[in-house]
Amino acid sequence: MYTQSFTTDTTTLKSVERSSAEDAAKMAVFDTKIDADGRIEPQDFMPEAYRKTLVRQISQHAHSEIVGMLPEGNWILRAPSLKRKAILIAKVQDEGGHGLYLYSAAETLGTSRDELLDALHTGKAKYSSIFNYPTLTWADIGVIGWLVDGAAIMNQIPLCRCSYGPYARAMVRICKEESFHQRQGYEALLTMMKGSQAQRDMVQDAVNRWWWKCLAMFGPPDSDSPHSVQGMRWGIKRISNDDLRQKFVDATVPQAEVLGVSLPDPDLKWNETRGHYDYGQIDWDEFWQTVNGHGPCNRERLATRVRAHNNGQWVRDAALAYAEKQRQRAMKEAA
Ligand code: FAQ
Repeated sequence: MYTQSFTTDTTTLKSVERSSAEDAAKMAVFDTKIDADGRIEPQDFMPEAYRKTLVRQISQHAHSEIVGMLPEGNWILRAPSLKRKAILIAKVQDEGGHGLYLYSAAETLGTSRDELLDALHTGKAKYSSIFNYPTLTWADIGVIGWLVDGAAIMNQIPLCRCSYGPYARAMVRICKEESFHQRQGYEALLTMMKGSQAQRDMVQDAVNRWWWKCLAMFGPPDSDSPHSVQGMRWGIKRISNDDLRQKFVDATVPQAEVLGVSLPDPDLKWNETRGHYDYGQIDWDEFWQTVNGHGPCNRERLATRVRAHNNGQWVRDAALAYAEKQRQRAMKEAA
């Protein structure tokens, strides 16, 4: 009995050794590809932690696009002209499309759409903090285009070079569309700034309410960002949260000057030595409150999303019933 047991142990030991040698070889191929700035594709070996990080980031990104339809969707029926309504409908539809490409990219990593949506609907998954604030006036819609889409593009352009192929490719198209979103917002605000004093005040009020929330959108400071170092090592993130935030501030200040609005930060000033704008303190407590479900609109956003999903159940049932009918028909014809 002891001998048998001994024999089995040796076999197990050998197979463990073989499989760990195989794993090390696969890992070396993965590392070499990452170091050479190559792309990892769905069928390639990848360490589990890399897969998990991507599912987390891509699904959070997809959820943000889908929940991000809600604050602007509220204004489709109240757009001030046919032209603005057509633009806004197109933009909101684009965001829905972005969510769908991103869910598909996440599915290539082996997580089903149902699992992803369930995590959103049960409050387990995160989505961007920025979509938990209310859109109080029409100027908010312009400011979302200018600043929220502007911040999103700043963060997303580097993702076109992400090491995971399907995510990087989805981002190319998304960035093209986001760029139109940013410009339409800025153009709507330019029009309002050429209007009445009441319109100019409305724009300034919206800028005051959204500015700090947009700076927080880039995520916690690098020193408090648990995922940054590994994300950058793997080529998922290319530029850090703080560096992207700085790029956004530097790009946005001149745009605000052209628009004729002030940015609500007394500490905002050009720093000749750094070659960048200095800016004030972001309220990180407020950010984490919002991320953790206690922002002004978290409950409402999630409830609206769950209701929309439940209302769409009959469409999913009908599509499945139709597919089943087609399958039965094909089988009958083949028989
Ligand atoms: N909100 O260690 P890090 C858009 C979380 S799309 C909520 O720095 P990471 C288009 C983070 O998930 C906007 N949570 O994490 C549009 C993590 O939590 P976890 C969305 C946030 O992943 C426009 C924890 O904090 N864009 O706007 C936020 O390395 C207009 C620690 O943070 C993307 O998702 C936040 N703002 O960096 C649609 C882009 N920031 O998972 C409609 C892709 C951080 O440990 C209308 N994502 N957290 O529980 C990324 O680039 C990254 O995931 C970051 C965070 C930069 C968001």
